[in-house]
Amino acid sequence: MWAPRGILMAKRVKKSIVLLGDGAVGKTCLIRRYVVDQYSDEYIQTIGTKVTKKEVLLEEGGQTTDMTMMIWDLIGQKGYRYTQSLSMREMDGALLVADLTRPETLTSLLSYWIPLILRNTGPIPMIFLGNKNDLKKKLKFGLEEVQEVSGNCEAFGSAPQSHLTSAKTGDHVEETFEELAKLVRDHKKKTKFLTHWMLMDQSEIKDLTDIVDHITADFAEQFGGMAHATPFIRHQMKLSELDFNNPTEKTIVNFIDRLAIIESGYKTADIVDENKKNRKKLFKSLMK
Ligand code: G3D
Ligand code: MG
Repeated sequence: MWAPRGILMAKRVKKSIVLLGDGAVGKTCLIRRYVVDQYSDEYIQTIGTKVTKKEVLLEEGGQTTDMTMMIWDLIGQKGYRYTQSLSMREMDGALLVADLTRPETLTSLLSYWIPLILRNTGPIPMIFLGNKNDLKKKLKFGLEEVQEVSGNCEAFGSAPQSHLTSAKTGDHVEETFEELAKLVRDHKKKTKFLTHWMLMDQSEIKDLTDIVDHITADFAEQFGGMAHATPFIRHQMKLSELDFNNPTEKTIVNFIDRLAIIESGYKTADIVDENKKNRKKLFKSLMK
């Protein structure tokens, strides 16, 4: 059967990217605009994240790379920041999105989103976007301001690009994702992580949602990361009747016990007990 030579020789890689930015800046719309319907059937939904898959063919200098791009959308459930930051460790690249009609969304890239990603992944390829560029009459800032913010990241070893996009018209959307795909393809990731319990500040536990967040992140970390752990977590939550928007003490205890059963399949009994004890101890932080 005939096939173009480039495709036969293609190098296959799988990479993950994430869209970060305040609520309603257009992250979900940008993903929908880029990922045409035929690809959007496959996704994983879990606490705070939704993952969409897209096949990208990159050609350069006679070399073809066939990239499976996993696009992570943080769907912004409040109170799941450890789980989100654990997901973030697996990212190979990020789009940092601000809304051109709301200057505070640009500021919070600097104050919140950039520190979050740098803390979890170290420097990775990033592209900065000022989105909603179609709303000409409402624009409050432009490319220059976005570049000023992205310029702050050069200190971390990357020199991020900035673009003005519109998820509504499609302006610069495809180009941006493909540019990030190329940066990610060429980037060599070097990271060392702190372990999860070291990162966690248990004084931050304010409600039952925070407890689920910590347990989930802890389990996922020991399971090899959020991407691998997600289907298992989701299944066990269902069996425990745990609703992650509205957890109760009883369903959390069920969940802890069920995770221990899973862990007993691949961990020694003392580690399983230790994990279970640590997770149940989280309720005590709440009572203080
Ligand atoms: P988020 O995922 O970052 O939270 P969404 O943001 O993608 O859900 O978008 C939030 C709102 O902004 C949506 O409006 C969406 O239609 C709108 N929006 C997103 N991108 C653009 C854009 O480029 N141009 C314009 N004009 N609007 C955009 P609603 O009203 O549906 O909540
Ligand atoms: Mg969204």
